[in-house]
Amino acid sequence: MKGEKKMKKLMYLIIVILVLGLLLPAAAVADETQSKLKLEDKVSATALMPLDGTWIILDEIMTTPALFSGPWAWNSVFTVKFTITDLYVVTDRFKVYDWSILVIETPNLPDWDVLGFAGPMVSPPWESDPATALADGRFSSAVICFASGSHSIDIEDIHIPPVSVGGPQFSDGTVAFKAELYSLEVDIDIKPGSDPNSINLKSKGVVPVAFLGSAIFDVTTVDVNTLMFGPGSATPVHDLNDPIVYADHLQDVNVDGYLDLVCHFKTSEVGLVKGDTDATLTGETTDGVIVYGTDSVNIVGK
Ligand SMILES: [Ca+2]
Ligand SMILES: [Ca+2]
Ligand SMILES: [Ca+2]
Repeated sequence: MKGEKKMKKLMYLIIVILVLGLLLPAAAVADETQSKLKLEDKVSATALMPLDGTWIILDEIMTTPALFSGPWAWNSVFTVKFTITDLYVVTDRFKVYDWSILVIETPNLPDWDVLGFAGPMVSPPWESDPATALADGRFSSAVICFASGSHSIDIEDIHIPPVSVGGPQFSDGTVAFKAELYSLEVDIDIKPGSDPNSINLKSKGVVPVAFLGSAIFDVTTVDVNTLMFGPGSATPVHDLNDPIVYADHLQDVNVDGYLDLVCHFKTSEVGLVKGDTDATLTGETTDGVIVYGTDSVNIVGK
C-alpha cells in the first residue's frame, strides 16, 4: 500500500512537471508577440473615438448651457492630446468634462457683433475648416493632454453668440475637436560616431542606435520594453531591464552634456532592404508619450 501511494505521488509530480513544461514556453511566446505589436495595434483595439487626429465637427440646435450629444470615450496606453475649437460663427465657448469632472474651460473671446461684422452667417469670421479656425485666434479654443487610461469626454456649450447686437441667442452650438496620440519627435543617431551609417544586410552583427537626450527629452524616461527599430520592429538584443546592462547603455555619445540611450539591434531583424535610405527608432516613455526619431542609412554589400 505504501509503495502504491508513493507511486501515485510520483505520477502527480510528473504530470505537474509536464503541464508546467508545456505552459511556460507558451507564455514566453505570448509575451514576445505582445512586445512586437505595432503602436497602432495597441490603440485601435480599444479606441472608441478616433485617436488619429481626425476632426469631429458638430453643429447642433441648442441653447446654453447644453451638452453636445456625446460622450466620446477612449482607452489608450498613451498620452492623448485633445484639441477643441469653436467653428463657423464666433464665438461659442466650451467646458470640457472627463468622467463628469471639469477639466478645462475655453477662453472668453468677443462675440461677432462686438468685432463689428455685419452678420454671423454672411461675413467673416465664418469658417468651416477647424484648422483655420484654430489658427485664426478669434475662435475660442484649447488644447488638453490626457494621461494614459480610460477617458469619457462631455462637451458643454457655455456661450452661444446672439443673432444681433444685444439680440437673442443664435440657438446653434458649433464645435470641432480631435484627439491624437501625443508624440515627440527626437534626434537619434544610427551607428554613433559613424557617418554615413553603412549597414551590411548580410552582417550577422548588430546595429547600434542611440536616442539622443536633450533639454526636453530625458532618455531615462523611456520604457526599454517598448524600443523598436526599423521596418522589422526589431527589439534590443541586450536585456536593458537589468540595471547593470542598462547603465552600460546610458552614454553621452555626442558629448553635448545630455545622456543618450544606446541600444543594439540584430541587423537580420531590422527589416531594412536594399535601397532603403532611413530607419526609425520608436519607444514610449513611462507616462505614455510616444518618442521617435529617424536617421539616414546607407545599405551596402551584395
Ligand atoms: Ca460657433
Ligand atoms: Ca551615425
Ligand atoms: Ca548626448
